[in-house]
Amino acid sequence: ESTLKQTLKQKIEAFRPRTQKLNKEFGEVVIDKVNIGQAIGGARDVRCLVTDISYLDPQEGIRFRGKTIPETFAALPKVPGKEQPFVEGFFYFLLTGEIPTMDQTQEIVADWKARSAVPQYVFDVLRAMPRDSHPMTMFSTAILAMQRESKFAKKYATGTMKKNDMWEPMYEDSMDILARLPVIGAYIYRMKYKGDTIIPADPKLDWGGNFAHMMGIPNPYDDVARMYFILHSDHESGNVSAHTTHLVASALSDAYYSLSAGINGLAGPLHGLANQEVLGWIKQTMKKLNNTLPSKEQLKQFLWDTLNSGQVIPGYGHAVLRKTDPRYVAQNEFSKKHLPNDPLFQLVNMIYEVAPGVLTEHGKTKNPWPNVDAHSGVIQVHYGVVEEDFYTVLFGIGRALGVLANITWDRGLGYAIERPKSVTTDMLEKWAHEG
Ligand code: AMX
Repeated sequence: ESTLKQTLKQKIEAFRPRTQKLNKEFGEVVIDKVNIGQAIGGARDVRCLVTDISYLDPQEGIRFRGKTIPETFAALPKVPGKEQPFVEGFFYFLLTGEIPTMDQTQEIVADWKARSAVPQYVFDVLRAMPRDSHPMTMFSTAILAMQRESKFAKKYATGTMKKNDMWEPMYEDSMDILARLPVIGAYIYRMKYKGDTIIPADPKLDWGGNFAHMMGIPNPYDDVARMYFILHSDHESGNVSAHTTHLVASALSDAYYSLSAGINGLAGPLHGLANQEVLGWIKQTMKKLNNTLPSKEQLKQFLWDTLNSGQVIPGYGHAVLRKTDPRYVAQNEFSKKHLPNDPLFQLVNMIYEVAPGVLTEHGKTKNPWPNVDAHSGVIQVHYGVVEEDFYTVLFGIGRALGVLANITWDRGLGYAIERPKSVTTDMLEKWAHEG
């Protein structure tokens, strides 16, 4: 058994009594109240989910296992000769809370390679779809089609799986899926956009490096891929993709069913699709000006035009965050170093100077600052991934790391099937009158 699996087993067993004690002895302790606004308004801020993998502070942004983004990147073993860490080591960290050694990281590199063969029928399913299907539809379909491989579902069907053992096949399925996602993503990309010229994996490369290779994009796109997947991995558990994956898994649906569902949520324009929309908006703006950079005044006008036509400014605002997203900052720092003269990058910086003021004046959003999506597309364009429909697939490959770590722990700690209670509008009106 791998060091990762052994460590995870120890961690889960050591953790389980904490959850059980809280549930049995302190189950009645109140941690939040719910008001009518929250019941109608998407359960915003209601504290009713538990995860130890990441925590989102409204001011500071995300911490993975207690570490900020810069701390995380600094602590993890780096790919030799590269700026960015191994995504494999990052997954070890997400699952266990421990920074792996280089040897422990290399074990996962080898493990994912050994699991990376995608069954031919998955490619056949993708090939049977119309070529102009959205890449997110293809991505989600491929994951769902692969459900036939689920070790969890097979074990469950034997009728012998104990609740405390369920994390193990969930972990195995998660590892199998993660090993294959870059292959599936790159296949969709090359099939759809590059004349169906598929590039096979290079057994010498790590997970992120191999993705760049199979995409057919030269380095340093490998480091872009590693950074991108880590930045998009996890954002605690209330966002649509994480929550959906967790919800579906709570019915003891396996990791394939659960992740496919979460990916469908990520495909929404208010969630992951925003990064595609940001680029569309930027390109539209540049086009109106015959591909020259706008003045600040012009940019202000474009932002107001967007708002006045009833649209949101994509890439700005957040349900929880109230400051500039550190995932935006990380990408901005990378860009300052690697693509300082890129005109789209310069435009992104100009938007950052103007949009918060416009959004504040507009007065609706609780957060006028940029989120992760305001930046990611521009880096992709710089390295030649100009097909913006594809961007949410990149997000999805990264997001899989977080949500699969979460559902493995869900089974380890025996979390219950999710079932919040509904009320009717009549009831709300009655309570509203009663005050
Ligand atoms: N542009 C214009 N209006 C905005 C806005 C923006 N960027 N962000 C929020 N608002 C509006 C909302 O639409 C809402 O208006 P309404 O009262 O007429 O419905 C009002 O401001 C209050 O919203 P909020 O409480 O600040 O945000 P929220 O929690 O309801 O929604 C989010 C959060 C992200 C959906 C929203 O900010 C948004 O639509 N942003 C643009 C899309 C985007 O960037 N999504 C990506 C988020 C990160 C991710 O998941 N990848």
